[in-house]
Amino acid sequence: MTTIKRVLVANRGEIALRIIRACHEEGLEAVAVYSEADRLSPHVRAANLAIPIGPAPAAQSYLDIAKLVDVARRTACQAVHPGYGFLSERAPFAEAVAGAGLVFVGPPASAIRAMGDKTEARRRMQAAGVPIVPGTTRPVADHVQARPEAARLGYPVLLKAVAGGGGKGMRLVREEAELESAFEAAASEAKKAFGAGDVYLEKLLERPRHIEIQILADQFGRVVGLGERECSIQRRHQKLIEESPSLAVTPALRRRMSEAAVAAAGAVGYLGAGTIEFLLAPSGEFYFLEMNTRLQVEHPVTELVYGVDLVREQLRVAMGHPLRVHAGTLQPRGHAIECRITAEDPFNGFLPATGILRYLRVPGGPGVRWDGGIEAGNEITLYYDPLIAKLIVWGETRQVALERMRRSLRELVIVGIPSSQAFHLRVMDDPEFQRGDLDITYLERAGDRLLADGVRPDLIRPLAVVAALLAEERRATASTPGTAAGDGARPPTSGWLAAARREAVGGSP
Ligand code: MV4
Repeated sequence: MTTIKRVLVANRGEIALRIIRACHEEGLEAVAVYSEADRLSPHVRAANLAIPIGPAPAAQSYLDIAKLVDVARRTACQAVHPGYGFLSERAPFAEAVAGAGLVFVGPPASAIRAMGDKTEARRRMQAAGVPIVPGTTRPVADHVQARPEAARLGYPVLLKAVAGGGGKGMRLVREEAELESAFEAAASEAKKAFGAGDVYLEKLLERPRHIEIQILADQFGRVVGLGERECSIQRRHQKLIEESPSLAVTPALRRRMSEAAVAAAGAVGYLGAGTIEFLLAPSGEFYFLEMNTRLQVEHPVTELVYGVDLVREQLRVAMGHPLRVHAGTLQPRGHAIECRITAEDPFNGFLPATGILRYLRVPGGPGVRWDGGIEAGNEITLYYDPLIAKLIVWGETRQVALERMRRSLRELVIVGIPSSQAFHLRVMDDPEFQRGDLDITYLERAGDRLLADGVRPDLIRPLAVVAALLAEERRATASTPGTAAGDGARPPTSGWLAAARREAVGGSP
């Protein structure tokens, strides 16, 4: 058993705050780090101690391995939690942390490496009996070598980067004539993005769902599955909405996918929280896609449905405790949905937005969880990803969860920065989403319908507030003694006020 009293949180924003909260509930102290851009961030104040680590660009702060390990040592931490993104899936970081005699709250570097090499991962999965998408399990050297392999698989095929993930270095090849140029494009993009140009082949699966299984593993060789998350609602490989459970997953399918995920984790000697991504074909067949060897952004939907604090379990298994959850007793309860509220303007091509968050009203009430990391006064810059917060709701049924999400999105007020809020409301109102008729092409197909003109629901309330203030000022001025009376009692007649009132008293929800 490793005695841990203090944890370095090597991250920022909402996930840093999430980890600090878990540390405190577990009776541990948390040390935050922050760049010059994050001096005023809530995670800095929430921690027991906060250490500046350099300029805003991540390469000079949150990605500086030597600096972070040094801070952990100097502040007498015994463990380092990497969060997600940044250094969370860098084997050299896990090694540097372990090399300094500290506990890395995550899997061994060897597991990160095995899953980071997509062809090695495919070979390991195959050996462990986990179904993989038909394709090669070694890199293909050039388009000449790729030709017979692609013919064997049957077009269309995908060229994928061996060092890839997240869609970079991926090319669709519809027919043999496209193979050569697609190979060159994939290899050069992979080389640029990952410093390694190796690519391999997979048969293209058409209109699959993206379903992932959450697992937890302890140091006693126990691995448990905590059900699935439906993550098909993505745009350019960025997830926007996730839910658990998936309408496409029956208890029998959940059992089979969990068994495969547990075998996958076992095959690389996994420890802690991890996620196995699968593609679920319309035929009902599922295939291993990749493993994320970290805590994921969307972990809260699993927490709400399974009643487990995944971050506390991560900390506990890192300290050498056995898992407190048991496969036999884990049952999904109800339904959870997460919306990623980002500083992007959906009505302008999801253009990343910057500026100062002037005002924030966070939704609350039954079944509502707000995992945020910024507050009014904070500035959103282009240095980091555009996530403002995650709004997660739970309900007894999907319908109840959906109603809660709509209600919460309406309570939410964000002033100062464009956000994805209104877009999420439109998805909640979309009949196809409501039917759960999802696959990875959903957003592409629904795009125009979701972005169509109409009153932007996120603007009704803020504009109504402005209208009310102006009307109030006019009234106050008019009724001040000594000024000309007359129209002081005139009711406000703003169209925005009327819209807000219509909304408040019912009408169209
Ligand atoms: C695929 C696929 C279809 N067939 N592989 C995209 C990112 C990377 N993680 C793998 N990706 C895909 N691999 C085969 N053989 C479709 C995708 C894909 C995708 C996967 C999950 C969620 C959203 C996606 C959007 C476009 C393509």
